[in-house]
Amino acid sequence: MIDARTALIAVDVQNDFCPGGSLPVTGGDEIVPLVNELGRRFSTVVLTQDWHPDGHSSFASSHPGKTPFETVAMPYGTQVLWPDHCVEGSKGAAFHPDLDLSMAQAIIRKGYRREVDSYSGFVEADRTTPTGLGGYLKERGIARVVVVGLATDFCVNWTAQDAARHGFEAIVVEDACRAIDLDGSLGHAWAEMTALGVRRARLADLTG
Ligand code: VGL
Ligand code: ZN
Repeated sequence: MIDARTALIAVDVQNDFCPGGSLPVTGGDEIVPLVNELGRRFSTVVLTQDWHPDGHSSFASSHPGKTPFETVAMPYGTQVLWPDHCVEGSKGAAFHPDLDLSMAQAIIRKGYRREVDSYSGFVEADRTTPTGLGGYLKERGIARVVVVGLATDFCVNWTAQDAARHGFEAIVVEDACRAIDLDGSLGHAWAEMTALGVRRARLADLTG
């Protein structure tokens, strides 16, 4: 299953999404050893890194009168507002200290334009601006991607969906992910992914 045409995409395994961070995902740090274990088995490993400028439009603090987890209408659609997180160059934006970065060949940063968010590692929230990840993987002969990381219902979800839209076979390893689960977002995420043909697996399915 894990062959030379299969890539691992580890999504946003960053301090701010782990306990102690500004947008902590429950148990976010628990996936780190699993991601490391998986990473050793792949010949192509890509990391995504949420990377926002100060005052990013996805921050509630950029919208007077708004608080985190409310929504706002953006030109590209409804945007959930978050606590300030993953500010470029900050400790919160750094990868979890125990994440083994040695096997990663590429790091795709996303969300670095002030006016546009990007949950997906492939295409920004305007749904038109590519990050380049699709081309990178295709040029390297990748046909299948295994997606893990944080958070299942946001960046993992959008990245896996866009992988499928780009024509990659996509598999999400659910026990190597953790979710935010805002108002049923986790259930919706699985329904959307499943509808696009994204497969749901567990670590043991891949590692035997
Ligand atoms: C994420 C909310 C805001 C994620 C990133 O990595 O899932 N969630 N920015
Ligand atoms: Zn973000």
